[in-house]
Amino acid sequence: PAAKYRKDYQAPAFRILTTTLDIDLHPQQTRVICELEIVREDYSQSALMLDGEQLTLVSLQVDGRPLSESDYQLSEQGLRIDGLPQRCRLRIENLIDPAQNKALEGLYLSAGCYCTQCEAEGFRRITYYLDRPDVLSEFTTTVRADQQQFPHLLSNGNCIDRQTLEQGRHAVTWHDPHPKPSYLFALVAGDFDLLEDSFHTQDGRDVALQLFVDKGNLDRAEHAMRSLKAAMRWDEQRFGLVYDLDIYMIVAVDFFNMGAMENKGLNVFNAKYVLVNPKTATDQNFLNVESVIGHEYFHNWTGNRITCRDWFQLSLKEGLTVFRDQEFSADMGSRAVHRINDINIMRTHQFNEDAGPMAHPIRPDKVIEMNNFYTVTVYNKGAEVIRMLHTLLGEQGFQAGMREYVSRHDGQAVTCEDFIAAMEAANAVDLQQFRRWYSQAGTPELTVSQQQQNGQLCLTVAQQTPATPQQQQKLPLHMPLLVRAYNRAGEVVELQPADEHDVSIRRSDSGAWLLSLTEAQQSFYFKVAEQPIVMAWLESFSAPVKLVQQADDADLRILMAAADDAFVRWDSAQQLYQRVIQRAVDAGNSEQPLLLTEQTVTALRQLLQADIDPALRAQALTVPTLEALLELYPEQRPVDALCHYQQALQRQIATALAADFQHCYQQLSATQGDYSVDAAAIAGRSLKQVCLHYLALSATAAEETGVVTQIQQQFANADNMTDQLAALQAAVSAQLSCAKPLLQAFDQQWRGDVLVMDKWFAVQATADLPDTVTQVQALMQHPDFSLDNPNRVYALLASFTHNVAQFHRADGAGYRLIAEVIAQLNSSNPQVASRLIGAFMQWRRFDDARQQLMREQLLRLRQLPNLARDLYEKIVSCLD
Ligand code: BAL
Ligand code: ZN
Repeated sequence: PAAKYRKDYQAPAFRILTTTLDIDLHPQQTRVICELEIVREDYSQSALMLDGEQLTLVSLQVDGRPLSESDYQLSEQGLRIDGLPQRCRLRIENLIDPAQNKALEGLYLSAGCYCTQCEAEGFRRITYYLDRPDVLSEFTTTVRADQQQFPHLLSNGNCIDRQTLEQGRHAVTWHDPHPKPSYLFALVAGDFDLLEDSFHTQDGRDVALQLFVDKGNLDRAEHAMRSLKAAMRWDEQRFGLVYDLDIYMIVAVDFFNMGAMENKGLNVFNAKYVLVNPKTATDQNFLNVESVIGHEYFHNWTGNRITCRDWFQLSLKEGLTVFRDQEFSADMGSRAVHRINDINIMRTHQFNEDAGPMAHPIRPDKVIEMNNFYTVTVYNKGAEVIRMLHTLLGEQGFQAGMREYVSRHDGQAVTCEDFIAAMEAANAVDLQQFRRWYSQAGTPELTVSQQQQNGQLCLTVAQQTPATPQQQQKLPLHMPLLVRAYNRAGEVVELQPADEHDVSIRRSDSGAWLLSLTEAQQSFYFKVAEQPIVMAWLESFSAPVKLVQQADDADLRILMAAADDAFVRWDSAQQLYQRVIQRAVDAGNSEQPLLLTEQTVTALRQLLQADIDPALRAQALTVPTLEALLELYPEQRPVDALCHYQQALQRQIATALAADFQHCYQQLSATQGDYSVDAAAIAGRSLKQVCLHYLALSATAAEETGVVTQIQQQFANADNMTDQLAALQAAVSAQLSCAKPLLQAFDQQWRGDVLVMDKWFAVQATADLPDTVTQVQALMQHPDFSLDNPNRVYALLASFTHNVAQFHRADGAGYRLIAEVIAQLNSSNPQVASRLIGAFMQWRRFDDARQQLMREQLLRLRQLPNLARDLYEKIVSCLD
């Protein structure tokens, strides 16, 4: 398969002014009639090349005149027509087969309803088209189907006509007044339950809100509707952006590769990001719904009204929209907790991608399969880059830049460069060096140090970005560092810049000092009273970097106990845990006892009892995941030792603080009111579950302590899924005797309720048990499991790939299991296959024996007949 390069971009030779679709639905033979008003823009290119895949062409007409086979050329990629006039009407008729479509791109059947997924390049599986984001066209779509079976026929924009047809069929016509690229097209047909509401915009219009869910699921739809209204209000208030159609529709479907899709006026959602109620969904599920509903809604401006010129610019809309959804969630709930979760994703998953064979800048230069670039780099690092701009410019400056961006580019398909240029213009700043974030891959490493002398504090920062594939040389980046100083009592120490004209030091919106780092090595000078200083170097993770600092354990305990910034407190705790584990691993002796000092135990006890947000306490008392710990070792990763010591550390904390956890658990249980999803209630439950997790671990030696009963009671008496699942999870991960009966009880209670059963699959797939591989294989036969449904694959098999101990089993059984599944998915759903192969990408960073075993599986997959482009691109990159 051939690669495409960003540098090769060419503007389209033709424009499509209007697109009129008539789609007659049929499971195997859906008939599509597509009429295009086409205008030639570039006379040097004579041929019109339309993209088209897996289509059966029936006929072609130009301005009413049928074309014969000699007038055009068909290939597996599309259709070429020469000699078209400067302006014409092209009529295409073709057939498609939705029932056969297991890849879930284009038009497909999801549990009996028709739906579409067109981003990035799925529209070409519906009809022949200029399937690229810089061709914007006004769409009118008529959908035809059996009225009884498919009472709801939906597409983008406003409904302009409904007709009853013969033989029980009907037709509905939609018109979208906003020109859009084909990737934002959507069609849905089905029999749904409908939740309706309305939203009054700040400019005085009423927008109809419609949420379509599978029959019987209305009692799981309300939170999504609430979140939608909150998102619409928030975007008006914080960004001044108002919705622009008379109707906004969301459909929840069972079969969906991604989380959701922002099609204009008709979002299609993976059901797991819509359907929640307290009994069936956890607090995290509720928060995810709010965030994804917000994300897709925010795309209406950042993505739809202003879209991408080409797919290399994907982060233009995704990085910005993730930043916006993160800010929305932070404004709605606990800013600190959301920020820490987002940072965890960066450090565990994005840093991993940045250090692997598929490392790419947030604006990639080379792509074989676009679906492979919906990555944590483009999305989450992209959002961190936007966040740095926000930190550098402040909220006011950033919003001024947003207004400039919208006023310049509304209705256009533009580039990341256009976005930065608007920010620059509105703020009269030079972001030339900042642009490097868009072109440079890899995670910068910052080494920081401090010197104090004669009332002066000198902060020195050195930055270095390691080489990544195809990018050996790295240049210094421009980034904001938010810093604050403390004394050894944990009190803030006021600093003053030594030179008040120093433009590299400013006060930030948060009150911390903002150091504007631009050099490979740079020093910042402050005046300070003579006293020992403990520095918090990277408040709120103000830049997506790895920080190397001198702080000793005592400094970390001070920051953990007293820092103003939640991230700094949490991160200091994480560093204390990491150090204990790393010291034990590096000692190279598996009998080495852990050295969690008495001071640290005391500090953790104080943290548990501190009068601060319970959610922050919960996060700080949670030790790093094994995946986060693996990140600390670039090569020859000590899998077995890390598994051993991460467990040992948790057991040591569990034992040392058992009475404290019990006390806290009892207190939280006693004060827990009726279920609600506000931040305070979620926080209380999250700390309760952390206590239960440790209580379960402390119980294994002496189960008679009553903890087993406590877990069983929480499971049985729970009035919400958060409590029920936490009890199950605690029992399984501590390997208590009650784990099996609880798993059986859960299966019995929830079998057939697939979204709930996904949690049950995931709990078992992530259990560190000698027979987990066999168990996962057995679960693939469970009546609620299906390889055709991405959610099931993610719940059981993707979860298993995150089970470090069992996926990386020394006998290779974990690798064989996943490779086998990838081989099966290669032909049915390559996008899902490609996500699973992520687990193999870092094979070179493990020990020799594991490298050998992983490589064997990669070589085997490389030999598959008809290897999908998605897999080809990744396998070749990591075997090269
Ligand atoms: N555009 C694909 C799904 C999303 O990022 O919203
Ligand atoms: Zn998005």
